[in-house]
Amino acid sequence: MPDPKTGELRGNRNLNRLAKISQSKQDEEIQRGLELGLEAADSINDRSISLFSRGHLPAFAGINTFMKSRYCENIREVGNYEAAFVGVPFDTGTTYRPGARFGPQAVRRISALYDGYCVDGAVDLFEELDLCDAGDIFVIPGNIEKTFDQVSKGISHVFTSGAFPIIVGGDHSLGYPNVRGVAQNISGNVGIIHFDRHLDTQDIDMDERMHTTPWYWTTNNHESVDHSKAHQHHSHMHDVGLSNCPPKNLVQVGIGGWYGNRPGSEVARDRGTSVITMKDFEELGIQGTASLALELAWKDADAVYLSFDIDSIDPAFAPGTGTPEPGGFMPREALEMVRLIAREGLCAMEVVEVSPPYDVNDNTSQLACRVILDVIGTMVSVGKLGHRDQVIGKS
Ligand SMILES: [Mn+2]
Repeated sequence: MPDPKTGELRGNRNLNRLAKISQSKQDEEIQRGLELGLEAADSINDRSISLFSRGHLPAFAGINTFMKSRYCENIREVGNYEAAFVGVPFDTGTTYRPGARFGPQAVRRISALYDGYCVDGAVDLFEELDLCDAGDIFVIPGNIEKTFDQVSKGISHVFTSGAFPIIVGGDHSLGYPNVRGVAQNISGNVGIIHFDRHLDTQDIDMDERMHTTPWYWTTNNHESVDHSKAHQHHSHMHDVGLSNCPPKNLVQVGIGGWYGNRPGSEVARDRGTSVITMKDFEELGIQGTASLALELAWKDADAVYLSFDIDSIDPAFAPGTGTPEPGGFMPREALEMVRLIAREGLCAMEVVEVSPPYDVNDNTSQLACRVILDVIGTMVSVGKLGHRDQVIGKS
């Protein structure tokens, strides 16, 4: 909207805001590139270009970490950063199309396109956020339960270091160990806002915990579990969930379609989770859906976790996923909702179910990248993440 007094457009206001942000990290990056990559050939007029590509440019060149951020190879040092991309390349929990194990690498590759400067968000991530790529957690492809233990320990390490975890899967079975790694370090209740076409609240699927089951275990609240069904000798299924993730704070957005929701429906009904279908969304609108989700997730909670299944976006836009279901969100709707949700702050986020072997033109991994950028960009712009106050001038 133009400013009612001056008539100035939002875009131009944002450009003025961005102009106040120092470019010192940009300059340091160029100096570093020249030092490590050597001086360019004599015919190159732009002397900020190095001989070997070592920084952000060109987007198609180089060794890709997420956003070409620093690789935090020594994971003990992850607390030196404000946010950390963590890959979890695991898809043993899929029940239809596999391939999400390649999700983190695909998101890293397409993320190199972005330079962190966003006019419509009025934010410069490169300058305003110390971001790293923490690499991938060592998952065990043949064993879901051992993988869950690795994941919770790894995510807990990142979270307690102080870095905001940006977790990229991997299939949605990871929702449980991801939240476990975070929630065990939070004293109050943790709300969960879950974008998906599927409920993912059933207890087991084909005799195991799969990508259809994360919220059953996360929001279990120590209620009794029928161990005769859950073959406790084989697995960790006696581990009956998290005490501070009550079902009343689980909000599921975008649910619908014709696949996979039968077993979870009963659990959602019994526990009283909040299910916002696509039809509800049509009636509530973008703003109404986001504010309802925030109200429910934050009720008596100390923190909120965002779980974004890329299949919540229509497969016309996001075909590279394990369980596509037509009739989902348009990208612009989903991105606006996650921005509205991120404004209130998050304790961590995950994007799951990106399956690059089924993708077209990297569209799905690019949307996953956009969900991440729009979330962390919003959090930086409202001061819930990063260090805007340190890089903004007085002019
Ligand atoms: Mn799903």
